[in-house]
Parts: sequence; C-alpha cells; structure tokens
Amino acid sequence: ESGYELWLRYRRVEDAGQLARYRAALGRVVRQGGGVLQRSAAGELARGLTGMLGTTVSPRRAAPAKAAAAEGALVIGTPDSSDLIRALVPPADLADLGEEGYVIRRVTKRGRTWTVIAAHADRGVLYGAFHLLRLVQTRQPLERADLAESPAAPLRIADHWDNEDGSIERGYAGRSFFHWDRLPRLDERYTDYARALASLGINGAVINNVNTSAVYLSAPFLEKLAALAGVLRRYGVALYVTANFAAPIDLGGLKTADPFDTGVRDWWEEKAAEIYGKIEDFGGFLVKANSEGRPGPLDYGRTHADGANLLARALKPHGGLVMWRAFVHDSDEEWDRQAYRDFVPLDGKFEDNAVVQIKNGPIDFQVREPAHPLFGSLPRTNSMIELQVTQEYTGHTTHLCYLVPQWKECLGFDTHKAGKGSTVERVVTGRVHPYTHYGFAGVMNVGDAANWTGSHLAAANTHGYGRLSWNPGLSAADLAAEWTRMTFGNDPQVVKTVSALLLGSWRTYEDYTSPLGTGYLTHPPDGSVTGHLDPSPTTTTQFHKSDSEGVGFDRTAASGDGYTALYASPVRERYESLADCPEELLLFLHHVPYTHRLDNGSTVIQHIYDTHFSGAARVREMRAGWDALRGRIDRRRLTEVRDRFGDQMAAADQWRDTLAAYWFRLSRIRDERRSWLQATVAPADTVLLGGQRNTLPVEVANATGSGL
Ligand code: BDP
Repeated sequence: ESGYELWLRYRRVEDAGQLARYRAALGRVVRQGGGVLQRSAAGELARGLTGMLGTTVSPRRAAPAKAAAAEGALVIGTPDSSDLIRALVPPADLADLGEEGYVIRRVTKRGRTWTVIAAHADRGVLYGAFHLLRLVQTRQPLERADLAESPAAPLRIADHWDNEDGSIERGYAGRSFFHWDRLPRLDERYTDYARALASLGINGAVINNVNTSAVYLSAPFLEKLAALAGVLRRYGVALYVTANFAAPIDLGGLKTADPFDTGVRDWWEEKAAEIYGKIEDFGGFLVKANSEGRPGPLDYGRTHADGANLLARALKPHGGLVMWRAFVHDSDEEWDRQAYRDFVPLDGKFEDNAVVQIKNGPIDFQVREPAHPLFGSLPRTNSMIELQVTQEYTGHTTHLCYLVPQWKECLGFDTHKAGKGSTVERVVTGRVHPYTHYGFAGVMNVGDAANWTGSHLAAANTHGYGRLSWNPGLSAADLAAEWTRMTFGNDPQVVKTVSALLLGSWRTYEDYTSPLGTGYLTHPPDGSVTGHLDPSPTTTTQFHKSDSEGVGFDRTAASGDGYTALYASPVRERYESLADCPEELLLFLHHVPYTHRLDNGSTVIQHIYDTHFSGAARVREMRAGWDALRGRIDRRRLTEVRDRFGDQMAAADQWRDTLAAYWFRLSRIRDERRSWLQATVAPADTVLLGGQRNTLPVEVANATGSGL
C-alpha cells in the first residue's frame, strides 16, 4: 500500500458475523434530497460501505419496500430534505446541534429498524457520514448507536505554507500539490484532499504561505483560486488566502499601504468585492504582519488592530474573516514577551470579524514550551490557537514525534486569567470570554508525496490535529488507537504496538534532543532541508544560555527578563519559583548551575546525560517494536517505516553525542553513570566526579562522531 488513502481505507470487514450485522444495518442507503454536501456524504458512504461490506451500496431515494425491510436501511438527511428523517428523529433532538452537528441513531418504528444520520443542515450530514464510516472502520457495534456531536469551535482550519513556485516552507513531504501552473485545471488529488479534511471536520484551508507575495490576490490567480474553492466547497471546506499587507502597493500601484489612507481602504474594499464575485463563500484572509521582515501597519505608525481592521472592514459586508497572527518579533531577546506587549494593549480594539491567531507557545513550535501567555489575556478580542502539524522543530519526517500529547497539554493548561478553570481549551473554544470567532489553525504537513505526509506515521499528526479541532476533549490514546485502526487495520497487536509507539514518541524525542525545556538547539535554516533538524547548540546560545557556569534562560521577574509576570497567579508564582516550577520547563524559565538537584536526586547535568542516552536507546526499542509487526502490516509500509526508524536511530545518536559532548565541554562535569568520556578524554585532563569542576581545558575528541 502506498499510504495514499490515509485513514480513509475501507477494507472489507473480516469477521463474518460482524459483516452480516453491518450488511443488515447499512446495506441500503436512503437519501431523499439535499444539496451538494449531502451528495458528497452519500458518495463517501457508497464508497466506504461498498468497500467494507463487500457489496455494492448505492444511495436510493425511496425507503426499501416492506418485503426487504428486514434488511434495514441507513437513512441520511435533514428534516427539511427528507420526510423519513422527519418521521424518525424529532426536530427538537437536532435543535441544539447547530449547522455542523449531527445525530447517529438506531431507531425502531413500526417494526422496522433504521440507522439514521440526521442533521439540521447538510454539512452535519457530511460529518455524520464520516463518523459512521469511522465506526465501521474501527469495527464498533451499531446495535445501540445513539450519539450526538457538534464541534467545539467554528474555526477548524488547515494552514498551508505553500509557495507559488511549488516549494513548501517547512514542508518535508515533497512539493506542493497546489499546481498554480496548471490551475484552474483540476486533478483528483484536490478532491481527495478535501475528503481527508472533511473526514476530520476541518472546514477551512489557507492555501498559501504566511510569507506570501501579493500575487494570490491578482486577477489571474483568482481564477485558479475559484477552481480550487469549487472542489473544497463540495466537502464543506472554505478557501482562505494569506494576504500580503503591502498588496495595495505591489498589486495596486499605490504609494502606500497605510491603513488610514482612503485610497488603500478603497483598494481593499474593491479587492474583497472582486474576490467574492468569483468565490461567493470565500473564507477570508490570514495575515502575518510586521514579523520577520513582513510589511504591516507598524510601518506607518499604526497598530496591529488598525491593520487587521482595515481588512476586516473590507471583508465584513461579504461575511469574511481576518485571522491576524500574533507571531511577531523583532529581536531574539524580546521574543518571548513581544506578542503580549504588542497585543494586550489592543484588546477590544479589533473588529468582531477579526481573530488573533496565537501559536501554542511564545517562542516557535519547540518540542517543549509553556502555553502562550496571550491565551486568556484578550477577553475582548477573538482568539484562536495555531498548532504546527508539520514537524519543523520536532524531527521533520525522520523522527517519529506524535504531537497530540503536546497539544493536549497546552490545551489543558489552566491560564487562571479568568479564574481557575480558564484553560487554553476553554479560551479557544469560546467558553471563557464571549468571542464570536474562535478555534484552531494547524500548519499542515502534507505535500505531493505518495503518502501525503512523507512518512507514513506522520499522518497520525494530521489526523490528530483535525480530530482535536473538532473535539479537544478526545484523549491522545483514543486518537492514536483510532488512527492506527483506520490506517493499518484492527489487529489488536498492531493497534497496541503502533499506539504505544506514537504515544511515547514525543517524550523520547524530547529526551534525546532537549530535556528540561532547554529549547532551541537545532541548526538554523540555511536554505537546506536540514535547517531546524540537526543539532547545533553553539549557534543558538541566545535561547538556552549555556555557559561554563550553568544552563537555562532566566525568565523570572526577580533576576531575569520578567516573562513569568505575564502569567496570572498562581501560575506566575509557580513559574517564578525554582523549587515549584515544573521540571520539564526548568531551563526554559531558570538559569541554574549544572549541579542543581532535581526532584529525582540527579543533578541537572547528570539528568541531561541520562535522558540523551536513554532517549536514543529507546529509538532502538521502537524499531524493534515495529519489526515485531512483520506479517501483520503490508510489506511496503512495513519496510518504509522500518527504514525511517533506521534513519531516526542514526539521528538520535547524533543528537545524543553532540549534546552530551557540548555540555560536557562547557560544564566539565563527567557522566557518573557511563564511561564514554574515559574513552575520549586524555588521562591528563582528569575530570572530577561528584559535581566538582575541572579547571583544565578539556577537549572532547570526536564530539559528533561515534567515538562517544
Ligand atoms: C517559523 C518558521 C518560519 C515561519 C514562521 C512563522 O521557521 O518559516 O515563517 O515560523 O510562523 O517557525 O511565521
């Protein structure tokens, strides 16, 4: 198998009894009306059920005749489009589910039993259809099915960092599959992508990079966008683009992009009208402004709110939205505090169709960061969270790093900004402050690779992101198991092994790369794909502040940069205190001597050595675990994943050796548990045990090689 089908694999049900029960319940599909989204729902059910039931299932308009009634039927639709639905599900049961929610239920009426997917609107029917398919894919019994779902947030967006030349910024799964040279000509992959998004409940896609030129807003491009929007629309996905703030200059020939200039305002209004003339359900703009050299309102002495409102007002008559990114920074020193400093004073100044999009943490998608202090700090400004699905700092496609546990941890973080219980999850699902727009954006990890994500297991992150954006209450363990079942089948051994591999992978990656919140240690991007992948601690000391005395970034109010003060009590005090601060964030928040003792009695330096070694060793165990699935997973995917684990083993060793040597060289404190130094350090440079530092210069030979 190539992996192209992702989690939408519809293999025949193996167990004969179960197959018979599914056939009886789902062998006929009745759809009586509805629009394009219901047609897509019916099409997907036909495809999925035909595959899984091993018999042709095609939707009909009429209920099966009495004689065939014993075989039952699946009925889908809305009360408006279907009298059967009206008869089977009381409208009151759908009333609170909104436009996107649905009910899946077994209903027995006048001696006949129906399986029903009912929703208030077609969009709900589509999501319900994918849910039902998921139930069958994961081989759940339907006999007592009775569930109602609606999404936690209205914005569930896939962000692409794709460029018009086909490259993808921080993309590791081949090149972009948005072919601007060929569009408006369409190919099948667009449809399959839209299916994959809809299956997760994702309802918007930003199809170009945050670092964008204005070309996407030009007339010829709008034709291409319209074609793409047409495909996405069939699956309920709205098309958005990132807008370059200087577009009035670059495209319109104006002399300024000042938000207070009437010519600029008119230009955006006309542009918005032009776009909606071509794409009636256009979602809106995402904007990166005044960050990393991008143009923005600050260039004209205006604020981020002024900039966002300029675009928001242009979009408002058409129902569009502006997602304005809070990822702003001018200097490394201020990086952790700048977004807070720039946005908090603007609270309440943004239009109600603008949303501030906040990365999960204050730095930049590191393996471990605290939750961004802006969450909960903008009670009167719509806010959404931005997560990174592509593994920019978490191993690209070489390392397995299942990020759902990381996202869950961030979402579960209690900001205390509006009292106890103001978790990030509740903030971005609009339950803490009365937001009108809120939700999730995920920077995607898909490209034109045969399996979409470059490495087969990376698709678990794509799936996990989408599912969490629908329901952030789902557990990482349930999502890992669900994805595994849908991707590799229901063999209990496979489900158990792959789930465990996924669930342990983030911690393992953290251990051999950057334990205790050390943070940014990767090679800066230099145009090559190894940027932000390989270890390079000496080039990022401004982030981890390691020196011969100690390690860690002092962000306390007492002696550091004051970052801890951006949190509410009691988080602030917990972070400020060396004794109380969560150990996994120790070096993110404090600068400590290498001999500082952790809760487990180890010194910081010893812990660093231990985790680098144990983490790298666990990658070997991961491959062994995977190997044990031989015969249970198709040969191609088995081999490709195995090869990937081989690459990860080598890379983990390189991380371990580079980092252990780096900190030894700085601290000159030797590893108490292993003898790797004795092999490489000349006897004259004796390194003292027991935390005492050797004052002699020590060269660690072969620091990055196998010599350790
Ligand atoms: C960083 C990426 C950079 C992005 C930037 C952003 O390295 O390519 O442009 O974030 O989010 O993680 O704007």
